[in-house]
Amino acid sequence: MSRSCTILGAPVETGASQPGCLMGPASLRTAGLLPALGALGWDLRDLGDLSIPPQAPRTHANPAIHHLAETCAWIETLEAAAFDAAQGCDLPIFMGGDHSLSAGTVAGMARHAEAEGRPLFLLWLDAHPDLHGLDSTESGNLHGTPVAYVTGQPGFAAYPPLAAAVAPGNVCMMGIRSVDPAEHARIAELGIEVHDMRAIDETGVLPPLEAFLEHVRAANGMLHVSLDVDFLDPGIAPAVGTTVPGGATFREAHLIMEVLGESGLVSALDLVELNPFLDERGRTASLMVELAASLMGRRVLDRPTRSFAA
Ligand code: 5AB
Ligand code: MN
Ligand code: MN
Ligand code: MN
Repeated sequence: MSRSCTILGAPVETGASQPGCLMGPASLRTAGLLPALGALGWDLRDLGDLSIPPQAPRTHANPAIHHLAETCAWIETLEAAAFDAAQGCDLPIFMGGDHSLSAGTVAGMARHAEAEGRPLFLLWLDAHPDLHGLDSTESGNLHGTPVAYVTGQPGFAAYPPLAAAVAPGNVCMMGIRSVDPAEHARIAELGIEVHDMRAIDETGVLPPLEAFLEHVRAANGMLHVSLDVDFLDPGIAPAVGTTVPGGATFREAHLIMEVLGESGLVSALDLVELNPFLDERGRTASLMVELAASLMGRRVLDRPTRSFAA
């Protein structure tokens, strides 16, 4: 029986500093996300793109914050949509849109996992830890806040109440190479597992990834994977507003996706931060589609399923 996948577009761009992520879902569609996954035998259901109604402006004590009302409306809409999608399929894919959308999708998946009596784990593939609270963000760009929100950190009274949080010990970050001081303090305080690019240079991606997947498997957990375009090196993925040099290579990224797919543990995927206005002849959109296909089962050759230590 084929596994089912629901595709949802979230054209959110108000969490970023510059416009363009609004076009992300259209660009991923144009790059062939649906036919690529259909060819892999997935039973696909495309729910189209979500939207929010126009919002009256809301201010915050932190004057840097912008588009608070829009962000909250998206979080509410996406939390409900993710919860529903997870009930109705094996693996929903959320096409962004900037990373503020993950505050909603991860929160909805956490509520779903809790209803199933299973813990939710979160693999955050990003140059940034996105651990700001509303008080600590200096840019006011709310795509820098989702991990703090979904792990239930204080200071989010202005966001929708969180139904279920992700335990900080269930979060694993890879690719990190740009951390603000307040985020650094929070990583230390929460003990979040962070594999920065220095660590990846030293060990490669496989040992930390396999150790994390073992942890998920042992806990009978569900796994939400959130892939920010800026996880990738800007040389191969230029279509992002927040480029940081020294990102993951083409092969590192594909290896991660292939091993995630083989693990059978992935319960949701965010493809976020694609800004098609900054792309070069669609190459970043195409790469994101190829990476999704690697996670969803595309292989060059058949090979034995990876065995995981008991
Ligand atoms: B992204 C920065 N920490 O808060 C901030 O792209 C960058 O979703 C946030 O990872 C980047 O503005 C958010 C400097
Ligand atoms: Mn991010
Ligand atoms: Mn980022
Ligand atoms: Mn970004």
